[in-house]
Amino acid sequence: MTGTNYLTGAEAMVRMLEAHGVNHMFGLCGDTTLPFYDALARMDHGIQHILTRDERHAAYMADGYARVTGKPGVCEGPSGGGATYILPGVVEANESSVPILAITSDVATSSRGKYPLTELDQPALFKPLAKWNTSLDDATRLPAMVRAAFRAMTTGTPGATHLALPFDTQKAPVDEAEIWADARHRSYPAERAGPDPDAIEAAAEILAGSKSAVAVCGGGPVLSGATDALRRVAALLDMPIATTVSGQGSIAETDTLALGVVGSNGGVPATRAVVDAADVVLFIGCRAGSVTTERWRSPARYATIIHIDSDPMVIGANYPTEVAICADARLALEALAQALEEKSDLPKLGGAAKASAAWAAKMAAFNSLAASYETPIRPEAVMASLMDILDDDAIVVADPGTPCPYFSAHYRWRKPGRHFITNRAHGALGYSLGAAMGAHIGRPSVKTLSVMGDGSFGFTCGEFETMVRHNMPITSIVFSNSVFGWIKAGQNAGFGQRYYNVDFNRTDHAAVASAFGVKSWTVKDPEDLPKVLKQAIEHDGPTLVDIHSQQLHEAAAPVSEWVA
Ligand SMILES: Cc1ncc(C[n+]2csc(CCOP(=O)(O)OP(=O)(O)O)c2C)c(N)n1
Repeated sequence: MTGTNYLTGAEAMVRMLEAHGVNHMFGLCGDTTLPFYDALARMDHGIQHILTRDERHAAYMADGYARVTGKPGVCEGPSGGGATYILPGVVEANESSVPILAITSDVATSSRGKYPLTELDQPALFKPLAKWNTSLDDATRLPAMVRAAFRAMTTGTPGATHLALPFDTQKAPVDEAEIWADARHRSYPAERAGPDPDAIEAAAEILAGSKSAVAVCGGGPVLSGATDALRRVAALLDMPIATTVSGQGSIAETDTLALGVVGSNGGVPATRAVVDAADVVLFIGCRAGSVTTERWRSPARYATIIHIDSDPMVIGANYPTEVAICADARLALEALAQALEEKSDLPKLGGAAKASAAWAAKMAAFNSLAASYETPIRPEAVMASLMDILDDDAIVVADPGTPCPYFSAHYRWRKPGRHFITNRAHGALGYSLGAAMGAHIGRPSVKTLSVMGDGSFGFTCGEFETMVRHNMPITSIVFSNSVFGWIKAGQNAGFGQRYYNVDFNRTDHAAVASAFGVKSWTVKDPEDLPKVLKQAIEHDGPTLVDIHSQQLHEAAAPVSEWVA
């Protein structure tokens, strides 16, 4: 075997990540990870490893990073408990079509079944929840399996992958000649699939005959960078463009054709009416799930559905679908624009007028509440202050609870692209802080905010240490209302106000964050809000503003089940 150079499996993993253009990795150490960490320590590579305090947040950071960079995010954690803790972030990313790779170190293959500490069938754990997943039992196959993970993450509908890295594999020899990467898989979406021309022609035909078509965009257009193509299609028809919560950024919300968010979380009667009245609905990169469609009631059954999605299983899952366009959103919309341009007598669907009327109705209700000096502070007042202070490039990462519906309904994004991130696949509390940190690492030149309820704060606050250690100038905002407010609002609206085990004590979040070294403020008086938020946002380091805010069941939250 003269002439062959060998690396250890741990070294090969470092080189394979490097070859795939990985610059950042988020994770937490463990006994079974020691050879991998030692390789990272010894070798010369361009990867910054960010030590987190909880594997969930390592995965959320990889997720936020991937969403803003267009590159796969990488996280890692140790066997057993580390693997179970990293799982929530893998699930969220996978279901949100965000490519992250989770590497979990594992006990040696030779000690399997002998009750070694932390033993867990890690590939079985991830199997139903990741897009692709394997255990690197054979070191000689390690480079090929890392390539497969990147290929799986970045092609088709992007998703999350998992590699278990056994302890003995980390020490076993790998032929250096096997270390290479396919440059296409360093970013996503890779190897875009084009649309069937017949389906494009059929869609163009239907749209050309429509009187009240509307587009409903999910996360697909932002993932595929389809903004310009979408605008082109909509402008040809003067067609209104609605988005789901995850679809925000498909179009600037100040665009004349942008209707805003539809669905039960952030949609309002004025936006819903446009979808209800549509004769044709063009779903783009959208699962037409329960929230977007108000439990499959809007659009109405009689609407003619055209559905563009990279995943054939999504198309037609919920609505009888006239035209299925299984393709990358950008390529499909470019082809659709071209097909429409070739037609004469395209209808004008009144999109700009509908969008402007919907925003006017939505903002009329909002503006008076936003100007209110009531205490506890109304969420609308926080939204209005943030819209005044933040520049157009800022990134907001929002948790479930108060933040999501208010940002979805009322924050008006002035630029298309990825500026708003929220975890709409599973909506686990405590996502935003980690995802904001990943987003900041991925796009350090812009201001990043993490906005959470006090429930989420309890899930995530340990990670302020990481934020301070890396001096990330992120501003965290806590809606402090001493309650799992979303659930209490459900008890209020649908369960006879029988409030059961949803209230908890008030925490001094500013004091907790200060103890971690975060510069913090508490705001109880709405008059102080603009000044404090501005100071916090402009500060060149981690900051937190704890806002004593209205409980959701007493608020005018744009959540349709409660309004009814
Ligand atoms: C991990 C997890 N557990 C439970 C839930 C269910 N849940 C959805 S919203 C919510 C309440 C959120 O409370 P908080 O963060 O305080 O925000 P608020 O609703 O009061 O604004 C809960 C418990 C969840 N989304 N995630």
